[in-house]
Amino acid sequence: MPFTVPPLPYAFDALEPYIDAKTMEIHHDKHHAAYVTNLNKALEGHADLQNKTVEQLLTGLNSIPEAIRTAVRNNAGGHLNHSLFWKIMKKGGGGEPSGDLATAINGAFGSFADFKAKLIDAGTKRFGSGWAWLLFRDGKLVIESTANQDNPIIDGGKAFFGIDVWEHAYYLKYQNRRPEYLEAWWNTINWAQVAENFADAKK
Ligand code: MN3
Repeated sequence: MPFTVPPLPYAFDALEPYIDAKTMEIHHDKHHAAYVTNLNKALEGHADLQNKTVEQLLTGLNSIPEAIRTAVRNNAGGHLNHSLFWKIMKKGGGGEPSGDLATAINGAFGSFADFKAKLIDAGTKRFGSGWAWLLFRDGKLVIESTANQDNPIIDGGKAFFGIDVWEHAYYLKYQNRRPEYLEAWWNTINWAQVAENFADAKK
C-alpha cells in the first residue's frame, strides 16, 4: 500500500500565535505531502520495499538500490519526522513534562531549563536545514541534531521528540529569527504524547 500523509490532529490555527495557520497548512499539506508523494514515486516498481515501514527503510538504507537510496533517505525521513512532529504538538500545549520523563530529563541534563536550553542550542547551531532531537542512543538520553531529513534511526538512535528547523517551518512568521521560533515552540508541546513516545522508545 502506498504511504499516505496522516491528517493533522488539530486545526491549522491550533498552534497560534506560536506557529501560524498558513505555515501549518503549507507545511502539512505541501511539504509533508511532497515527501510522501516522492517516497511512493521512488518505490515504484520495488514491491519488496513498498511493504516495509519507513523505519525499516531507514534502518536498511544500505540494502536499497543505489539509484533510489538518496530519494528514500530524504523522503522516508521526511515522512517519519513530520509524522512525529505533528503529534508532539497540540492546542493549549506547553508547560513541563512530569513523571518518568521529567525524572529522566533531570537525570540526563540537570534540569528542565538546562534541557530546554541545550535543545534550543542544538537547533540554533544546525547549519542550514535539519532537526534537533531528544533520543535514546546506546540506552542513554541525549540531544543531537541532524541535517536535512535524516532521522537518528539511520545510525541506531531512537528519537521521540524533536523540532524541525527548516526555514519552511518558521519563515513566514519569524523570517531569519530561528531562535525566536525555537523559544515559542515550547508553548505548543503535548507532553502527554511525548511521555508516551518516551515510554515506547525506552523499551
Ligand atoms: Mn518540515
